[in-house]
Amino acid sequence: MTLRKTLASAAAVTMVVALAACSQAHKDEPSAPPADVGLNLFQWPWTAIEAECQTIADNGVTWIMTSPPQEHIQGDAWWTSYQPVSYKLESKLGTRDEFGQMVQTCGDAGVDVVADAVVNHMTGQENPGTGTGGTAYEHYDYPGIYSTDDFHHCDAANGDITNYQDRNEVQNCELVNLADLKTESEHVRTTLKAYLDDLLSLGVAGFRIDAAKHMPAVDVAAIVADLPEGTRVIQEVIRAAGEPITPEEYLEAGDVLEFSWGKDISSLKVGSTFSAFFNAGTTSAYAPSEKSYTFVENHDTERGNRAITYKDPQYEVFTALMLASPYGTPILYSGYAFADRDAGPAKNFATGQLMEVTCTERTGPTQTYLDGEWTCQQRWPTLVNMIQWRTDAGDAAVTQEWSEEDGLSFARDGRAFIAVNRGAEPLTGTWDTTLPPGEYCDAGAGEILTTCETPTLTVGKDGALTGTIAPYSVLATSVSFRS
Ligand code: AAO
Repeated sequence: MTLRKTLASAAAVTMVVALAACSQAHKDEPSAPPADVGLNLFQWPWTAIEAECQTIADNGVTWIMTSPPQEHIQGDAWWTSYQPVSYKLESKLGTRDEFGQMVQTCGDAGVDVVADAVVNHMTGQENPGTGTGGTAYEHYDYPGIYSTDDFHHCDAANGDITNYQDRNEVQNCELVNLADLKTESEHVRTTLKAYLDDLLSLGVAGFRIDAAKHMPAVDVAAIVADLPEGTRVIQEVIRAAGEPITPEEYLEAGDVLEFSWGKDISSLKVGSTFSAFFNAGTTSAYAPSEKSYTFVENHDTERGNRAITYKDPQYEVFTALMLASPYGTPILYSGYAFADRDAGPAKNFATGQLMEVTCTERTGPTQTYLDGEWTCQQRWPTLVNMIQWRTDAGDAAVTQEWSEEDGLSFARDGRAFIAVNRGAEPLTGTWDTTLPPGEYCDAGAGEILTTCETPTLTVGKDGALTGTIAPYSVLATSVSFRS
């Protein structure tokens, strides 16, 4: 196959793909198993998740990940959720009953619930306080659960981790002053297992293991050892070049959040070639695909200065590419707009309660969200359609890889095709889709597709498709979107 490029105008790039051979025609196959796609509902209250679960199911998401459900310190910042006071399920996000009801309703709709389990530490408060469930606590004293001997007290300055090159410090000192549990102790392990068991008894199907890097892998393995087979264990071990602790150490205990993916993709926002996308998953900086979860942003990285986030016009393009990539299990992210890193979800200051969650009609990163507005990615039409695209693609091989300037395209052989434009100018091209000839709808056209009634794309007998992609947009189609 040869590829010739002509610059049609400063504003449009035209590619002509000379098709050396006709694509093989592939028949639509009977319904494939749904793609495994997660959705991180950051700081969504339980009642709001429950109300959204049918929509989430209808839109093809198979499981959601909640913020931590245990009792935590009081305060307005989102990160109060990450300072446990007890394992009572009484948090700012809702009560135990609300949590259990949500898990049941979501389960009935076909959506599994994964809970964020904060098991490395307790609070980081120097002064005594009372948690969201009414429990009194001190920094190293949690009546009825833990006392000072259940925590590491390390020699480093302030007892805090300062040197990530030092394994001992990372695992035995405090992460930002958070009282660091002795996860090697039987008492601590038993207490944590009881917490996970309690969540399982409510129907939870898995756990994100927060700050797993800060616990030896054998400790995490011991804590999750008795979970029923098939329970998702998704460990947060941030991969960092040169650090002695690696995600690979944790693969015995479960799966990992693969930070390399979002990090490498972030360098593609503008400028650089797309090779990092095509190479993702193939280097030693990636855990094996079947053990890895991918994400464009998470609640920490969207507050950093590197990740591609809902604030970037290229965000939908890269999220669609995540859904199109065969590497890893993708997790969509859905939170709220913020200017202040610490800002929690909007509160009614008269009642002290969180405001109701509403998804605006606005969708997509090129729209400006107001501070506190929920971004509701699970409703963005392109992303919803791309979940179906992923199901259609199944295990079909990646083929016809092409990229140039702001354009990138590839096919999943005979099943699905995607081309994206990360730039500010429209992009016109002709591509070999490998799809059966026919009329198709465009997954990137801004409507959630259930059937294809008004096709806008024509795939020729040779599999070729000519189209124009708007700035920061996706042109994608697959066998389900054939008219
Ligand atoms: C809050 C206040 C603190 C206060 C504390 C106690 O902000 O000032 O001392 O309360 O009162 C969240 C918030 C924290 C908050 C905490 C407790 O983010 O601000 O502290 O709740 O309320 C490390 C850990 C990782 C952790 C991450 C934040 O390894 O596990 O720090 N993430 C999880 C949660 C997170 C949560 C906690 C853990 C605690 O997702 O939301 O904190 O439960 C390098 C290392 C990483 C390290 C980062 C940040 O990463 O490799 O291991 O993560 O630095 O220190 C590039 C580099 C990579 C680098 C990365 C980020 O990618 O390649 O090496 O950038 O800089």
